[in-house]
Amino acid sequence: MLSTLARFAWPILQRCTSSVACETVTFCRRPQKFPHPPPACQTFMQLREQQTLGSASLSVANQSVRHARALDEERLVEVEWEDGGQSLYPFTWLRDNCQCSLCTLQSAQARKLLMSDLDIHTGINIVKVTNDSKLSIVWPDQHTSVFDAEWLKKRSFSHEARQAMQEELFLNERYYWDSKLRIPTANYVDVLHDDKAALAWLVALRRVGIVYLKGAPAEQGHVAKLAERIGYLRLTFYGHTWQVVDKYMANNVAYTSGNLSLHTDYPALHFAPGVQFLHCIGQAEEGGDSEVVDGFHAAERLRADDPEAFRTLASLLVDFTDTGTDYCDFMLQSKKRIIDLNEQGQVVRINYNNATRDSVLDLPLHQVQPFYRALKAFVDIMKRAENVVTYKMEPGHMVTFDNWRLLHGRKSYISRPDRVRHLEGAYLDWDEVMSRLRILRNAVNTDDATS
Ligand code: OGA
Ligand code: NM2
Ligand code: ZN
Ligand code: ZN
Repeated sequence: MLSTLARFAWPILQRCTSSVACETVTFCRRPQKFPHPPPACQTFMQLREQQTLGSASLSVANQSVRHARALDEERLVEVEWEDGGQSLYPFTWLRDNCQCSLCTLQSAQARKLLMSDLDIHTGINIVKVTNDSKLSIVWPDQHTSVFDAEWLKKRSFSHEARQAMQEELFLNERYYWDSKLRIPTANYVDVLHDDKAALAWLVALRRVGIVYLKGAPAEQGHVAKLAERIGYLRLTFYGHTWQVVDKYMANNVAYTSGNLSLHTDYPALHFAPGVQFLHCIGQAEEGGDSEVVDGFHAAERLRADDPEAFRTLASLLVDFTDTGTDYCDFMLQSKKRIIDLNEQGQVVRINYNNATRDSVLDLPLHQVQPFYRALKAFVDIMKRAENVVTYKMEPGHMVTFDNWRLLHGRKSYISRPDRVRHLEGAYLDWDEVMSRLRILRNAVNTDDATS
């Protein structure tokens, strides 16, 4: 399965991206333990040696069980694999995950077994390996479970196996970049019609955080069409899709011809949209250039250069607000950390739009100036020429990016009646995008295996 992906993912991505600059895209392997800086980043080229784009290195194909026994003291089943390795499975977990039709609704691949019917102190009567190399268990009440070897191996509890499984499921390894990034680029029509192109697009969107699409018609409706390729788009108060044009009595600074400083969209929502599409329908002759920054990379720079500022932005809750009328009337308030960390201290989300940062600042007096100092330090880093990638969208171009990670901005512009600047935008969420990525990966792998 993985070698299949390795064969196609690179050529595809390289073909449609005119290659991502190798010397500038670095790759950070999890876990990064807080508060230490991230481990030495690897280059894209080094990565290529060891890892495919769409998946992790969990090699479970053609696994079979050589031997199995119950360790009654520890309440673990020990499985010995044909390749010599061993895995341990808790009795309770095995009973909980019996795949028989009484315990599992097979049409939904969902658990039917209730917690109230699960004996978390169960023993085991018989463990054996079947002729077709499955693990068979007879429980004290004579209920029998049969586990497929490949299924079991993927669910191994060793640290390495769990890490590989999590990487396969979530693709959390990211390539960090700076101004030298050449934005991965694909063809819009290919992405709509070809599964391999769509998969390469989504994998790059996940790993790099931005993919440029060319070849869309310069008319409204195509961000919605692209969202349909994935599932559905995310409705917000600005509508299903929204038109970025210079509007009279604009309800958002984005709907003026002014400069937009680097921001993530919609921090005024506690659950900000994960993914953003922007499609250029008309471009100004003068101005309107775009800029993007890898917020994760910028945050790591801040952590290294100014740990105090990093800690401040990763801990203080900042108020955001957005009031107006669009899809309907709205009066939003949210509280967000500008740098969001996960339990391991890794940067997982950036929340920052200076336009919607509230004048209500819920901090004690003594934290106000330190907050401004920290924010200024972060903005100074993101604005550095070495971190910013700039481009100017042309009609028919579309940019798709990770709105939890990238900061984006645009230069002010002058619209003329005969040359109106017009972008159409839409939001999606990462759950739906990752869902499509996994489906495409399965489809492409199955196709490859049968051809
Ligand atoms: C926005 C935005 C970018 C642009 O509408 O939030 O960032 O180029 N627009 O107009
Ligand atoms: N628009 C482009 O945070 C924001 O207000 C971003 C959202 C108006 C939908 C702009
Ligand atoms: Zn069962
Ligand atoms: Zn924006």
